[in-house]
Amino acid sequence: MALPHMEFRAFVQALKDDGDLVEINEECDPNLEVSAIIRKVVESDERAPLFNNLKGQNENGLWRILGAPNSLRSDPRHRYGRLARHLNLPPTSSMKEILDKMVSAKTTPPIPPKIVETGPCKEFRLTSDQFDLNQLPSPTLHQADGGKYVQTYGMFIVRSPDGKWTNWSIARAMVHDKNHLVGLVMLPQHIAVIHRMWKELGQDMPYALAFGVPPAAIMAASMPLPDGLTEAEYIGSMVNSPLELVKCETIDLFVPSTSEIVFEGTCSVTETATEGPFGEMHGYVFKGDSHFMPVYTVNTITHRKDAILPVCACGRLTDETHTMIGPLAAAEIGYILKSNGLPIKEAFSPFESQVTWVALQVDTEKLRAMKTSAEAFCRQVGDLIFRGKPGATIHRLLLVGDDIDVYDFKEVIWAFSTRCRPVMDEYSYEDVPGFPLIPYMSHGNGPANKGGKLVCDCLLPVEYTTGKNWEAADFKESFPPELKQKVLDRWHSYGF
Ligand SMILES: Cc1cc2nc3c(=O)[nH]c(=O)nc-3n(C[C@H](O)[C@H](O)[C@H](O)COP(=O)(O)O)c2cc1C
Ligand SMILES: [Mn+2]
Repeated sequence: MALPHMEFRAFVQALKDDGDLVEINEECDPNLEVSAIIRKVVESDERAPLFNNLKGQNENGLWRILGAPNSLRSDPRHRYGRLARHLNLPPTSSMKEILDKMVSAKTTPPIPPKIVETGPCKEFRLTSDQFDLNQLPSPTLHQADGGKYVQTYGMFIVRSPDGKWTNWSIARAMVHDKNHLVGLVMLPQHIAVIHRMWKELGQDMPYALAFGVPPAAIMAASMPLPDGLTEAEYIGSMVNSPLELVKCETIDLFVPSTSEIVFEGTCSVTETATEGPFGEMHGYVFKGDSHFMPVYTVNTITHRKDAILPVCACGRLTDETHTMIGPLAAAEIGYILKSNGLPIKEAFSPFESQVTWVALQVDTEKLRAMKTSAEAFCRQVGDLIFRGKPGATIHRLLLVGDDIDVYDFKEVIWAFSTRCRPVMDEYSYEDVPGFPLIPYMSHGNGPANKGGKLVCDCLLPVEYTTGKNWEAADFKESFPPELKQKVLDRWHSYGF
């Protein structure tokens, strides 16, 4: 078997070997019961549940479910262990090490995938008269959802009509009827950009939806990489070996050969149906909140024996929509700022902000060398990020000094609360695209799609001119080193 980051089945085995899996062999109902269990798991950072026995499973084991595939672990030393296992990193890796790995392929040549004749995903094949998406264990994830969200952690594969760009991404989809899905196709996402190209041609868009893909692939499919970039080549470069792909049965697209399940067909450029409501990443489901979205025809399903469908039961902290969407956007944002010559050291999206903020650690020595003003610097950052796709989901950018660890929310919120004067140190953007999924956007006082964004300057004015002129009133900064060492050495003997 391949390494865990290159094959989903090996990843599940790795979780088992790590003691990070609970196999549930009792029959569970995909109608809410599975999701209730996953919700409890992600709200308490429990081990990932593998549901081996689902109501509606067919004779070839189609399908089992893995919940919480990329959520957090409760052991602080292995907090990001599941993310690390997606990338062949040690389970003790820090978030910084994980995000550094994700951007590592920015500076190495792309490695195109390798086409193979067949693979495990071709073990079974069902034509459209042989399956019913309503009979299979398609899960209902929240009681107010408008449908069975079978697609929350699979990867859509679509290609531009000129054949030059093949995009891999996660976008949710629910069951419409026995062989149709309806899913979110929303700009500026690349699936919507490519869908628009097909619409202009007047042709339906061929798609493949692969579930249980190589974990490294699903990470890159969740990152806002540049327009026109073919994720498969980026991933090859990131893992330093070509991905193995096989051709679909009915369309001219290629899927990872070890995929657990593959749906293939076309996405209509004319037919729409209601999609939603859905319990979303910000932790809400608004009753009746549905919209018209494109309909996908599922022509064929191919799958492995006892296939495993990965499921993100998203909502309140902490699930894949937080561990992946925010941090991966932050990694891209940090990269863009650095490559534009700005003195940014680290970027992270605090989970506590429901991944609507990105904190940016500024190299203040370099900042001082720029001889810039607060306003000019903040506008430079805001213009680069809020006017581009990688900043689409982020509504607040916080600039913090070198003394603040952006991966630690306690530090970020301290800087924000004490160094950023409300109003005066905040630079607003009302003319940029907004993220309609946030409740204060689509259910708030302003337009759902526009504005509502801020750059918050959590640097004190001296950090732009002469440098930090304070010491933190804490153990770390307010005592001489010898005294601190003495206290540490005697800590137990004092009785603590
Ligand atoms: C679990 C999960 C679910 C997601 N669901 C959606 C979704 O329903 N719609 C969407 O536009 N993006 C969704 N995303 C975010 C996109 O995958 C992400 O923005 C990615 O950059 C999109 O790919 P693209 O940059 O090639 O367009 C989801 C991400 C994750 C991790
Ligand atoms: Mn893309």
